[in-house]
Amino acid sequence: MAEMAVQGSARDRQIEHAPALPPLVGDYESRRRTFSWEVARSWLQGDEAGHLNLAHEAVDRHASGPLADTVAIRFLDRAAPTTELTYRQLGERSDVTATALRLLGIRPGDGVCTLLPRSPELYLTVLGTLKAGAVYCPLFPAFGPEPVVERLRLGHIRLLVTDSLSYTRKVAPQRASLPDLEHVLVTDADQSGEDGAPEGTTAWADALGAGETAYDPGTFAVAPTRPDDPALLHFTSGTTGKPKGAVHVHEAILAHHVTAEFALDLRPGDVYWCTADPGWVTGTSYGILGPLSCGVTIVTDAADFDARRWFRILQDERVTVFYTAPTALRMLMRAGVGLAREHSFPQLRHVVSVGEPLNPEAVVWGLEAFGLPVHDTWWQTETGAIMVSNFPGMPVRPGSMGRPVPGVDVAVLRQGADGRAEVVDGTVRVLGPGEVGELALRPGWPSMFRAYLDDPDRYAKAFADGWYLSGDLARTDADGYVWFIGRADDVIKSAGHLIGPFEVESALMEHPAVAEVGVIGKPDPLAGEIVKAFVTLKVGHEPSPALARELIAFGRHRLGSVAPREIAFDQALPHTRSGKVMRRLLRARELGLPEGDLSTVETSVSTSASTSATTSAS
Ligand code: 6R9
Repeated sequence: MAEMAVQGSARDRQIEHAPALPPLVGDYESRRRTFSWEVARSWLQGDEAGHLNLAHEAVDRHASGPLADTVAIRFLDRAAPTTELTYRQLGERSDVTATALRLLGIRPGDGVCTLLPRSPELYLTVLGTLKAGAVYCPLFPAFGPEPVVERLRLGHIRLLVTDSLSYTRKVAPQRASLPDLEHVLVTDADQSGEDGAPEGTTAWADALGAGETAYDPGTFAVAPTRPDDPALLHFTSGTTGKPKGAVHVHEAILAHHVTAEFALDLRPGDVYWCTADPGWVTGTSYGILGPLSCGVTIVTDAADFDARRWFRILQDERVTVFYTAPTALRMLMRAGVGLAREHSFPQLRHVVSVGEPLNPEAVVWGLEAFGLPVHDTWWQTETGAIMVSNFPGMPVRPGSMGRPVPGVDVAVLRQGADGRAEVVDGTVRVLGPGEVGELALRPGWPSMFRAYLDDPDRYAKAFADGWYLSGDLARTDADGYVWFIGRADDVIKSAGHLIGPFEVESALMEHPAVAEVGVIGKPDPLAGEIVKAFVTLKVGHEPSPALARELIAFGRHRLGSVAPREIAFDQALPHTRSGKVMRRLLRARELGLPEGDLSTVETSVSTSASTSATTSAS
């Protein structure tokens, strides 16, 4: 725990230097007093029989009526002209997509994945899948073949929408190991069959064409889903074992909507840009569902990060609310405040951050670059929606994540020896202001995850004494602001993306020279953390910069963007007595921190014998 304590006090020091910032607009206190989820439910439309469909709630309410001809999504793409869909068009096109999926045999409860860049096909698949009553599961397009195939398999996915290249490179070689995967639609072929879609796939255009022919707006019906039926499956990473499939239900839309309104201040007339990829939870909850439910115009860009392009989008699209991540803000900062000042953003009301610790410098930089303080939000894949936020309407405390969302109870629980909340006779201890412990939430909001797919034990372990345990360490202050300290486990956050060390270690273990691997997050000024792997070689293999480079390439080929960026050879990795590599100790050594309690280290290997052959990817 020593490393966490040191990180925490480093943050505190920064915070003392940060100036006070002016309040935003609104009234948190009265919202918190008057809000209840029961009352908020009146926003939901549903039907008399109690059915509720997430996509219907998000889109169809605006597809007729005053916002019907408002642009719902504008698709920017460096390589193609901008296209857009109004709410009316989005409502109808997602009906057609649902019809196409039904024609292919997709039934309520079936899993549907996308492996796509930010394109109209992605957004239509999300909404069409939900309207068909099937379960939507996003895949991050920068994943390599292993994470893709693993998630398709674990999710029992029946239909995948992707492009020919991703299919041929990442899925086709292992298609035989995916018996549930019946259909693959490819978006870049205009016809199936010869010279069209790759073998084993169908052209999206053909499937949608069939949907179009069969679609009758007079008789089309959205699937009669129940509020508690599964709607979304989001894979997230834990410290051990396989990725965890967090299951969210249709009524989650109520939390997406309420938090998009409270924390992001979204309303009709807003032009909103969320830079998170829909492959991650932020990109669906707040890149698609929450904002659509608020009737805003979403701007989405298929291109990768480019500071000048981003400032230009903020300016030219007249973005009013910008939701992004600290890594992106640091990359904008690096381009210099001068570049920001070449542009003007008179429409911009809020710059909001999520996913990793927001350094007070970035908050202050926001003031210089945008004339606005960046305000932070905290939540997780499991919570489905923002849980803690610096709300418009209360003073931003730079360095703090803010205060609980109305309707959400937050507590800090006393830690045990393993850093997680201590449970004694089934009870936990709630700590007072200033004390560091595990951040916990009292379940009861609609976007709470309802299961880890096929893993009830892991789900049960996420709760104690009626609290959901977040795995994060935090403290509160006397006014109830929540301050992030660090993670209580070994999960890595790189550029805002959660990476499970076990998944990375398992992939590297497949290299013939590798005997054992321990993977940690190494602090990085831009990405927050990068993945660093400590590798023990098999007899007959010698550490060398060439082998390190080979391992980095090997990792990247299999894992894609979650691969290690740095390799160090270590013939004596520290182990617990039960034989697990002690990542915490590797990390403490890497950071030059006290090694803490070594009582569980296996004595024969407790002294480091790391060779200095560290190689970084460029
Ligand atoms: C939405 C999302 C969740 C983990 C979370 C924490 C970290 C998120 C943060 C933050 C510091 C913030 N995290 N927001 N850390 N300050 N404002 O990111 O979901 O990918 O599941 O990650 O991200 O460690 O536990 P997910």
